[in-house]
Amino acid sequence: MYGIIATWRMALEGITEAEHMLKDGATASDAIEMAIRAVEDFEYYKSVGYGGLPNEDMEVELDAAWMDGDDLSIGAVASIKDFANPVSIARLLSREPVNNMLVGAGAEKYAHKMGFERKNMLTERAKIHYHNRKKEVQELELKPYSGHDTVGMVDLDSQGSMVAATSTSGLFMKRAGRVGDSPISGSGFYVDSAIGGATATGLGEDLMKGCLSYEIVRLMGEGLHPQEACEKAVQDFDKVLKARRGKAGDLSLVAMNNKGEWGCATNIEGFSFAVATETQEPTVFLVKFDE
Ligand code: SD4
Repeated sequence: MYGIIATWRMALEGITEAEHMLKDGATASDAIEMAIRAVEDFEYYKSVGYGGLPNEDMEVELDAAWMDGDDLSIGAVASIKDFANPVSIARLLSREPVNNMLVGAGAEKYAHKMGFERKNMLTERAKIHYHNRKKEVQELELKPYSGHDTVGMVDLDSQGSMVAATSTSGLFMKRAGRVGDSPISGSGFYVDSAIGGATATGLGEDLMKGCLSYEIVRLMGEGLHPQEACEKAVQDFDKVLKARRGKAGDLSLVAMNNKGEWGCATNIEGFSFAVATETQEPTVFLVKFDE
């Protein structure tokens, strides 16, 4: 069995191509890296890679992560500027014996040394969004950072290896240096080839409080189907946040186990995800929130 699952509709083209690669015997690593890079490189996806929305200083700061479910190695970059494919930097960092998570200037220095492509990631289109949002925030009293779409993926190859990876520009109008859940193991992603993997999108500050990706993998390890594990983790934690803090931020997660079974859960309206497996042609699903 092989398969790949990803947050949001924007991942469809990438996972379609990844499914072909997996069918032809590619590794989970090569397929997922290609699929995430496809999202990073596409200028019109506003929350990932090139064209990603800037922080409050109008700078595009990117977070990305990589986890290998076989040896549990992790690599991550946070608040990195001016590099085209943060996911590939995270992949390489996962192969280092130590220093696996680098932030800001240190991450940029490493990427430069290792020969990664430098690129100005701020597009004219993103600048227009920034100015429009600033106006909207003032006129409509919106939260500056409502609206965000991190790409997170989990895949399984025909050898039984699994990988999880994420990439994001984080919350629109975030404070400079702010890091969300996406590069944080257990929160934005987690995978163990002996069980399965999960990845998250939503309000990083709240996703981190529940370590929800790890929680879903833990529940799958206890025998829950990915769908049950996602629903239990998201619904239970949504209730905890509402009970303790009066409200819960956006929490949306997808998961796949090492048999290629998959699931998802959300506490928002309009979450979409894309999945392709040996038995499921590449499809986008729109998920409703059942309270
Ligand atoms: C973050 N979780 O930086 C990310 C944002 C996100 O869909 O998922 N957007 O908090």
